[in-house]
Amino acid sequence: MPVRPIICMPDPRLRLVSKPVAKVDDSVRALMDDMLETMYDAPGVGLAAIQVAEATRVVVIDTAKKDDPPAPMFFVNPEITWASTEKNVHEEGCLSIPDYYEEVERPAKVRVKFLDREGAEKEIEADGLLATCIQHEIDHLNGVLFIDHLSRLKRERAIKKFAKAARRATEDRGEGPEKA
Ligand code: GNR
Ligand code: NI
Repeated sequence: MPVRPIICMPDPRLRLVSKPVAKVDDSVRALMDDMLETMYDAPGVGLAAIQVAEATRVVVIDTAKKDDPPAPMFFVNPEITWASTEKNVHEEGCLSIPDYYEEVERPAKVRVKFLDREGAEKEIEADGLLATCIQHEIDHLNGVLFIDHLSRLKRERAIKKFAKAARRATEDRGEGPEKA
């Protein structure tokens, strides 16, 4: 089952704090492979395991440009060990918050410690889109969404928009309240 369904707002599982991976074994690698296929299919540049309803600290990212060869990256138990005081503003979107885009300010550069696909400890320094993306994905592992970084007014507008869409979907299935 390679491409898995992506869960969307207002699914409460997006607010879970994901559990650390104890050992990078074949089942973790199988999850990462499914996540990568799901991300390429969407398409997106990053995906956290909770977006496919697995509350474990696993992230896949590929920020390669369209005409360059694929460059998948795998992060298990990623942790930010340093963040620049210099900030960067980037327009963000999220596969779990469809068709909603806003500018978010985050540290421009970060260092990230993680386990790779083989379970070896690595540390990288990221800037540009990769820095933005890895911070967005680590937020997911902590139940944080990019709308949480927006002004309260913008965040509440986004939440309302998705609550309304979800209500309409249940009504369309005949599960909603009786209409007068
Ligand atoms: O595909 C994605 N694009 C993106 C653009 C700017 C900042 C972050 C991202 S991540 C997003 C995919 C996603 O929802 N990952 O969790
Ligand atoms: Ni996201």
